[in-house]
Formats: sequence, structure tokens, C-alpha cells
Amino acid sequence: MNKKKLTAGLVLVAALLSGCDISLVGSTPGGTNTSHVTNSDSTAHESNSVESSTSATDSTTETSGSDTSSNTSGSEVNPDSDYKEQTYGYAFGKEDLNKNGGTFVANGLTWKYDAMSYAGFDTDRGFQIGSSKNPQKSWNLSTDFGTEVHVKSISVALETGKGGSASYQIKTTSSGIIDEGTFSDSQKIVSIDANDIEAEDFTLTLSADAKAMYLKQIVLKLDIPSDSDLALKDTSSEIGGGEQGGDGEEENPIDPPITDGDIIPGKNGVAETSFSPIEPEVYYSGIDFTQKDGDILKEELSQRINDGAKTIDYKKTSAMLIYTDESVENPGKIYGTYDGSLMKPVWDSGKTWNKEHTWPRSRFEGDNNVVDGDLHNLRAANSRINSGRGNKYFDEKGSEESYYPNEAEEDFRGDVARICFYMATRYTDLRLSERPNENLSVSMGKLSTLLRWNEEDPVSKFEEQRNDRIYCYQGNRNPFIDHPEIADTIFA
Ligand SMILES: [Ca+2]
Repeated sequence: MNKKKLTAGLVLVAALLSGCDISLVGSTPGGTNTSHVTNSDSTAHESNSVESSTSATDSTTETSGSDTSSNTSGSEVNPDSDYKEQTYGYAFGKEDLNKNGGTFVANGLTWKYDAMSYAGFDTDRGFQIGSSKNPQKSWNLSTDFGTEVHVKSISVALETGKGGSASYQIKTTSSGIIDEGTFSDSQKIVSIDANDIEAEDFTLTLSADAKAMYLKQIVLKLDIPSDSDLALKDTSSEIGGGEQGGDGEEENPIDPPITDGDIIPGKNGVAETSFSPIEPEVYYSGIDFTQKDGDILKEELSQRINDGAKTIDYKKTSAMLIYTDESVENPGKIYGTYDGSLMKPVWDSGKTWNKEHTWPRSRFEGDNNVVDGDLHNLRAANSRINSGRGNKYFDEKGSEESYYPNEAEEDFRGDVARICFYMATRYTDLRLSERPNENLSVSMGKLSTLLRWNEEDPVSKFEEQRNDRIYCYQGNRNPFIDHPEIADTIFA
């Protein structure tokens, strides 16, 4: 049962590390090098290990605790023949840990773990504990060896969300804290030479104040009593690969990282913003939304939403849509237009989601560079659904010529209407029409339908959040989301 699960996290199955050192190499598959977080204070455990002599089951209580720095302290009392070396290695899979906490059995050990504020999985970085929105204060993962073993080395692959840091503690009941420190997005391997400490159990404690933490794998090199029933297995990954004598031919393609719960501009592939948020009242100051002359209102708004608006390179919009189109009800997911798909917040070149021009490309002429990257017009869309729309205009019920944007329970009719109103206001060459296929290269519609949809499907929280966030990238707002009532004044 666990065998099936553990394959999920493997980047590369390590060759059995029988002869070689457990020197897993800490570098990401992408090439960013990482430091070994070797214990700079490796003497910390030595004074503690005296306590281990009180363990009941052990036959080696006479260990000279104060002198464990000599790496042969164990074998003096216990000839090699009484112990056998085993390597325990396990890479965590997606299904191993449950948010509610519990136990799981893997490779000969039963692990106990605490509940999590957030549980996720990243193919590259491993099991995710906590998120930026739901940080994990303290989390314990522990196992009981069922007998006293000599721990020779410990290697734990840890990471945080990009830019974050978190702390770890490694301890046993008999020795107390063996090692502690911090780790970050660039420090992946906590690697400790444990100098044969005697232990009956093992606990890893992780804590973060504000970031997600990732646990990829644990590798323990142990000497266990020859008569022990323990039969440990090593299925750890070779992280980074290449430096361990492997020929590299087993390198697997790396899935894009899943960063659920962690959509923050400037992090995890999400674009940095250019503008600070602005209150609508401030943005529109001086504009009278109650005036009855639609032409004047349209002209004033056209100026306002063009002034200071940043032209965005279409290629760069993917990294922005991850933020602008984040679901309100399911934070950490992208909310797809037309069908309400919830999609992973990673740009994978259109495989999962792509960019839908609500006002189609072929229906705008002129300054295409500006129009093409206008975030207000672009919506993230499930790649499957986008192809069905083409460049059709919108109308009730679909036809060969028109598209009905309401194929799910969610209502997208008002959304598309307000985007079209914005486009026809900002770009004065464009027009909304009752017959949008005449002068197709500048026309969209159907106007009367869009005006009705604007009323029938009022502005949602998602549209408001999106409008606020687009401002932060592009420096302008969609007035028809802030003031849907003006659509009739301007276009009816
Ligand atoms: Ca809606």
C-alpha cells in the first residue's frame, strides 16, 4: 500500500547506498545550488548522549558519553558482529500525510505526525506543511525504532516557500536535541553526522511563522542490533543527481511546482506589481457618474483609464493572471472563465490553462501591442474550454456565430459584458454592435444582450478583487465593475 504511494515523490531512485556515504547533494533540478546545512555545532549532541546510558533495553550502557566524539565509542563495546548497518530512506508521497495527523508505515518504520494547518504536495519539493495563509506553528514527525540503534548519520531534505525561512529540531528521547537550525528555499539538506548516538526513537520538529515548509525525504544511516526484527528499506531520492556516481540517465522530467495557497506577487513565478492599491473614489476623483450625457461620461472615462495605464507585454501576462485571477472562494487556485474551473497557480505554457481574450484578437485592429496585453480583457481559461469559443461574439444560446458564456453553474454573463464595455470605452476604435459580424475587425456584441447580462449577473467579489489586482499591475481600473449602472448611460 505504501509502496504505491511513495513513488509519487521520487525524482530519482537512489541506488542502494550500501557502501557509499549518505552524501545527498543539495541542488535543485533546475540547477540552483543549495548549501548543505551541515551542523556547525555538531558537538551539541555529545554532551547529551551520556543520558542514553540510562536506557533500559540497552546492553551498552557503559558508553563513555563524554567521549562520543571518537567515532568508535559504540563499536568498542559492541563488536561489529553484534550490529548490522541499515539505511532507512524515504521520500514523502502526496498521500502519505493527512491534514488531520495520524500515523503511516513506510519502509519498515511507523511514523506518527501532528495535524497540519495546511497540507499539500509539490512534486519537486515534497510534502507541504502549512501555507503562507495558514502557517504551521509547530509540527512533529516521530518514529520509534522499537529497539536501541546507533544513529550514524541523518539527512533531511527541507525547504520553504520561496523567500521564506523556517526552523527545525532533530531529537531523540535519550539524547535530547541532536541538531537545530533554520532552513529556507535554498537550503535543502540538513545533513548531520550523528557519531553513533544511541537512540530508540527519532523526532523531527518543524516550525514556521509565515511560510509553507516542505519535507521531501528523510535518510537515516543506522547500526541496529543483529537480532533485531527491524528490516529497513531505502527508497530515498537522489536529490539533484549527478554527483553521486549516478550516470544521470534516470533524470525524470520535473513537474511544475504546485504552489497552492501561496499566490504572492514577486514569489513562486507570480509577477511583481508596479502600483499600490487604490480606492475607486480616489481613482475616479472628479468624474460625475450621475451625469446623463453618455458621450461625455465615456470620453472622461476613456481618458482616465488610458492615462498612466502601463502597456503590458502579452508574454508577461501569464505570471500576472496567476494573481489577478485567483479564486476568492478557493484561494491558491486560479478561477477559470466560462466554466469556473479551479486550476493550479502555475503557468505551464497553456497545458492546464491558457489566456482568453474576452474581446477576441481578430476583433481589434489598431495598436495591437497595447490591446493584446490588456489584463482587463484577458481571463484565465481552462485550456479545454477556450478552444470552443474562437472569435465568436456573445449572445443568448450558442450558435455558429455566437457564444453563450454560461455553460457552468457559475454566471459569467455579466463578467464578459463588463469587460466588453471597458474595451469599447478604452479603445475608441472599437464598437459594440447589434450586428457584430459586420465590421468584424473592430466589433463585438451583441450589445443589447450584453446590457441585459450586466443587469442579470451583478458584479461579483471575484470581479472586484480582480479589478483591484489588475490596477496593481496595469495602473487602471474597469469602471463598469466599479459602476455597473453607467453601462446603460453610455451604451444603451
Ligand atoms: Ca458573474
